[in-house]
Amino acid sequence: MSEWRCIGCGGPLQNTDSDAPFYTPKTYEKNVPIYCERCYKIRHYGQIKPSFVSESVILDTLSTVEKRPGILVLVADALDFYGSMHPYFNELSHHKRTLLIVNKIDVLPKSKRREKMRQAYLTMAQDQGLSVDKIMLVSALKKTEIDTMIERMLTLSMGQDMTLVGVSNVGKSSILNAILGAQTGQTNQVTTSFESHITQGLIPFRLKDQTLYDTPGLSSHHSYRYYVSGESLRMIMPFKEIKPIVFQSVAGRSFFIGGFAYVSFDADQTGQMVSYFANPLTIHARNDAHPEHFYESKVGHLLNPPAVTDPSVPMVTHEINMSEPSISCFFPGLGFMRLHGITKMRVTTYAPVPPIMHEGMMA
Ligand SMILES: Nc1nc2c(ncn2[C@@H]2O[C@H](COP(=O)(O)OP(=O)(O)OP(=O)(O)O)[C@@H](O)[C@H]2O)c(=O)[nH]1
Ligand SMILES: [Mg+2]
Repeated sequence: MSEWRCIGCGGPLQNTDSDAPFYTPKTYEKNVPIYCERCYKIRHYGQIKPSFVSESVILDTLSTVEKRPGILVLVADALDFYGSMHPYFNELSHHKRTLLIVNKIDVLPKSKRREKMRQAYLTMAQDQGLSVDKIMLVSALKKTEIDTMIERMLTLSMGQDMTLVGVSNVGKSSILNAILGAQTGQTNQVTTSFESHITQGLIPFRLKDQTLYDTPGLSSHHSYRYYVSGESLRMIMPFKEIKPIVFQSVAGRSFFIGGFAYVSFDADQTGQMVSYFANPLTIHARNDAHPEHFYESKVGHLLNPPAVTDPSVPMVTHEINMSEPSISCFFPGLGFMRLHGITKMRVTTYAPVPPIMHEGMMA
């Protein structure tokens, strides 16, 4: 690993070519922390330059983690749990002791019982094929459970390295910042943003006598967050506690999640639905069991934001039958709906992001 690295993103610094990646006008001095120009612009002006590192470079970086002894601290997003899953981490979790951190717990309603949620996330993780040694619910933003998380990491790692891994945007660097804050009082050293692919290389941090690494996030191709950016991404990322919306009757109605997806129910479906999405994402309800025409004519206008910028990628309708009295329908990258007393529905989503049904979450 080159010694001269950006402390914000972990990229290898250079001061010879201002058009090349990881440029800084500064010169090397031992132990002097420096940010690359890309980090500087993100941190001071909120300007995001595209990532310099490809998915294969990220996988190469992560393979160095795979080879070293140590534990995985696998980070998932509380509202986007399924969008946080990746086959590479599933596989890795079977070779390494794994602490699963469900981050951003502050965005879920406070009324929900934490122990029940912890159990629900654990079941969902196991059903996805993850091997989990311990699970914790935290908030890097609100600094909830950070000290306990540090203790758990140190206990589980038994003197070996600890590596924060996960898909992009789940809050790995924010967790490192929270740990840095708790240990040294330093705030916000590592660069973070609501946009994806901010961290570009390994960022080491000394924790007691061990090393904790932050890593670049992989892409989650089965999450809406992969297909949108800028203002649309801002609308679907929850920055505050989300307010669930209760729809007492779904009979003969359709519900549009912005312009991303819609759900429709036949007239004989008398149950109830509760939606959990970021507050700026409007749910439009209509008395219309055949919503295709309405969607076609209103997407991008009344139904905003539109699903994706590439109109050639199709929407697909899933016919779903349920046998459980209560079940959740997850829309990776967006949120979920809790359904009570409903036996049948049609869910239309952008093709690469199918809905996922699970009985866990939110009693
Ligand atoms: N509400 C809330 N937002 C959070 C929390 N932790 C992180 N975020 C936000 O999530 C976004 C992504 O955070 P990062 O720390 O940059 O995510 P990352 O996993 O390091 O992303 P990459 O570097 O791209 O892999 C930022 O907008 C953070 O402010 C949290 O506990 N609660
Ligand atoms: Mg990061």
